[in-house]
Amino acid sequence: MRHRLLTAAVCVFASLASPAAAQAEDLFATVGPGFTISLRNAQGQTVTQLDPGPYRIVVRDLSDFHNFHLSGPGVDLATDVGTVETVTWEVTFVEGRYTFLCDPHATQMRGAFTVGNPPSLPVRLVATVGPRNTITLTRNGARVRTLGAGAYVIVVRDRSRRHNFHLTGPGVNRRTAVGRTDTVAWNVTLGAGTFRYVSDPQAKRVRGSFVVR
Ligand SMILES: [Cu+2]
Repeated sequence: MRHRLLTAAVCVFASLASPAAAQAEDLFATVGPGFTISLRNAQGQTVTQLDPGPYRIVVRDLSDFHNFHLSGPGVDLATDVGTVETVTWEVTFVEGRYTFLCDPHATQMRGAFTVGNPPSLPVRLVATVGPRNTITLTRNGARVRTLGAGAYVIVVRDRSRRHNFHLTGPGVNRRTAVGRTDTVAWNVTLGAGTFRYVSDPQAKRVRGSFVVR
């Protein structure tokens, strides 16, 4: 009886001293020796989404011409490019988006994951007017005809001094200038309705439209 009571007391103490929520979870980062970079959990699965909290990351940098660079809210850590090394990082992830990459090969060797439930990223659209009498609005290269309501980034490529790009619709009225070329990014929130875009000097000919639902 005394023994069982003692065991129970020890268990209570242990669970108070290291509550599961505060225990660091292990992650495993690897870069090289080839052109590969990865971040996996203890089950070997690629990390795409994590809960906020403390993590211990074992980083194996297996190459003397790659590195592992992790960045995001509150974290910016990197191994050395010219060194083969294994290091352990203690980090605390908070809600947001994190990226890992190899700095010398950042366009091809990279990955990303989210922590918690950050707000979704705005969708990117590309608006192009000119150099001839053409005007387009595309998403991933396809002409936009309908969109869901929400936040968008419109990259406007005004390629003609004879034209501008002028977008109008519910709550939106934005334009580039006639007489110059320009590339700008607009952050817009598109609500339900019909949107029209024109080049003002030739609004009858150089125009398009799309519907937001
Ligand atoms: Cu590299």
